[in-house]
Amino acid sequence: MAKKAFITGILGQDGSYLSALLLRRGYKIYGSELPGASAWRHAELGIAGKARIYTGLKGFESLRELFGRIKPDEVYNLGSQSSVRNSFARPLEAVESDAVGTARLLEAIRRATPRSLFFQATSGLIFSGPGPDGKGRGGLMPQSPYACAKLYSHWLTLNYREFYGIFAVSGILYNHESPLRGENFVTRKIAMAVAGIKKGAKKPLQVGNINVRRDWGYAAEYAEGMRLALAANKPGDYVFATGKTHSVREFIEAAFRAAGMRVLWKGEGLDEKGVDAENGGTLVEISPKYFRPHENKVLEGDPSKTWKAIGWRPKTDFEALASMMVKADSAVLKRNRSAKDVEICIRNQKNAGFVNRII
Ligand code: G4F
Repeated sequence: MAKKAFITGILGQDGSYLSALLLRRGYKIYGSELPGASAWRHAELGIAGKARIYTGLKGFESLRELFGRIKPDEVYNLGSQSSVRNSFARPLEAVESDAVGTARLLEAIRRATPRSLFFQATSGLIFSGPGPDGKGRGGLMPQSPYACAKLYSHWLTLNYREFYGIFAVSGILYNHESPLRGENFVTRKIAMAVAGIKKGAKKPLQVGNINVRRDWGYAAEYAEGMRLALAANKPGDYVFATGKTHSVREFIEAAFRAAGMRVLWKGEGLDEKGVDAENGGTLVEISPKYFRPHENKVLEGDPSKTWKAIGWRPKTDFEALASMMVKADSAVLKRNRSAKDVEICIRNQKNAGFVNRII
């Protein structure tokens, strides 16, 4: 009998990679999404129409009824209001999606299918960042509505494991990127802009704080980590990260390098600019619009225990990741003839992804 997996946020970056790899392993895939979500990522991965997707699942009862009916072997909670910036603007949405949503899922499992294995996508943002000595991940100290909600879900997952005996795993995921990343995250925003500029777009890339450091890995490998976590003999908590940090500034430099260009930095603070080393044209501007009310300046995970426990470690390095993303966005642009308005080109391309089976 084929194993069955239920994935929340199935059309997102992680949900798409996970669906693809579980389908390759013969799983039947079910999932949930927000009404109207585009299936472009499934189309990119060649799996459009292969998962049964439910939209508008309202409340605990419909979830319990659904789990009772399909009896998933594995449940992956990847659906989330995943933008930290949006969580500052809409904190209640973060609570509903990233905290209450997890409670609903765990309770539906407990009542309907207590033998289902559960994976919770937690975030490295539940930690404060390095201690005063500049090392380590610091204590638990969420610093955004998003991170507060994720910390609740992390603890609830541990509680269901310890007190109800559910096979529940909390995967503490640091930043993981790919050509399927949403456009509002900084790496994808940079990759798209660089691809556009290389093709002739004149509008400079506008970003916020470029000195923050993040631990960036390749998302497809993190999806494999989720699978391995549920394939282990016993449940646990695992950090998924590379153990190395780079600044947003370094990502910008790497992305332009991948396009055969070199950035020079001039000026300071909001007046700082990235200019083309060859012709002095402005490539990057700093805009206060993209600064946040609060910022974790450095986020670095330590995946060494995860390697020992479940045999997972990342393979793709920082330079390769930036290069892969720029190349993918350049390829999207190549498929379009006009370089006139590259951002619209990219968007149209994605929206062309046809709608999956929605019931
Ligand atoms: O790409 P980001 O928006 O990701 P962020 O906030 O680190 O969160 C991501 O990683 C977390 C795990 O560590 C996840 F839990 C979360 O769901 C998400 O996947 O921003 C990265 C950094 C930030 O410090 C931000 O302030 O880049 C900085 N930044 C600078 N300019 C920008 C921009 N971020 C965005 N999105 N857009 C900018 O223009």
